[in-house]
Amino acid sequence: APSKPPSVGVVGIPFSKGQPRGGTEHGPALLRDYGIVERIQDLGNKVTDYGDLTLDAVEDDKPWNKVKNPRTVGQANRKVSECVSKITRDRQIALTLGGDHSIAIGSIHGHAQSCPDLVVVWIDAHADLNTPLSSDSGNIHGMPLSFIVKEMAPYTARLPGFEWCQPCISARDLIYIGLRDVDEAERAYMTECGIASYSMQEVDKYGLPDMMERVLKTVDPTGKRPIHLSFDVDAMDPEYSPSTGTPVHGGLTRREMYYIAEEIAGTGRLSCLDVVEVNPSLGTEADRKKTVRTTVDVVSHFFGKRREGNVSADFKMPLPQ
Ligand code: 4U7
Ligand code: MN
Ligand code: MN
Ligand code: MN
Repeated sequence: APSKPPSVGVVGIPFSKGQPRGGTEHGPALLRDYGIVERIQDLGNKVTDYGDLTLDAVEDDKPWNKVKNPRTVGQANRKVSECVSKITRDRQIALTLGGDHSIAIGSIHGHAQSCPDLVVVWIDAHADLNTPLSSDSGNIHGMPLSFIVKEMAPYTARLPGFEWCQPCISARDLIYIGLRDVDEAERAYMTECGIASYSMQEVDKYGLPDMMERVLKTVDPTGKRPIHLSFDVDAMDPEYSPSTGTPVHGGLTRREMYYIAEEIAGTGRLSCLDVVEVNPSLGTEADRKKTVRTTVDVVSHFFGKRREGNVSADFKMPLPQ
């Protein structure tokens, strides 16, 4: 018998304080209005929508050195962690709708509370591995992995608002896809900690089929562990997702993202998907449309849509009478 379709828990994370541009707090509404929940349901998944988290700004949230909004980002992520931990504890796949990428701190942390053996696949133009000490911009959306990766502990500093947060994954359980804008310190940390990456250079070198095989074999040679997939829409070329805060040319195409998503779905081990950095306030109406369309299409492939076609469980072939 075909295995029971997985059940999905959706939560919106209307948050933008991990970076300076307003707008990512409207990401969840844009994705919902475009029908992201129905699209996943129509594929035969049981979906529970937990609505949006209520996230408040902390008053008098003074910068810590250059780092902006530390307490606000810390407190929001504590809520994200609790929520994702509950969803994944109930054996649902968590779908978090961002929000800027700082929310991955809470999302991975919460996921790791219920699935300590998870692996992280980080799809992004950026490595998001700056520390509060190395970051030039002071934007926490460029730092989430420094809070999460155990081997980064000697290089980082404790931030106010993050007292609850402990690193929870090993460097060998993280892999990048799509990198093309990596800061010097980030590159040094990656090498030092031994974090594997498939930058756009390797995407070009190996091609996607070979690359995806290597990605999955590298983080999980026995093919058993739950996958946390953190999808920053700026991993895609700005041609497909222009409405995002830090676009970088030379990115993944829509078709390449379909392939990656179908391969991840094919493992049957997707356990949490973050969709982040959609910013409806950036670009034209056409840009916004393009961004949300591609994003929702790609997400549908993570949840079972196949380009070869799908047949639902209750499909009846029309027969001659
Ligand atoms: B995103 C940057 F300096 N590295 O730290 C930084 F280039 O979540 C960009 O991937 C961070 O969009 C981008 O500010 C964060 C910069
Ligand atoms: Mn990112
Ligand atoms: Mn990015
Ligand atoms: Mn970005």
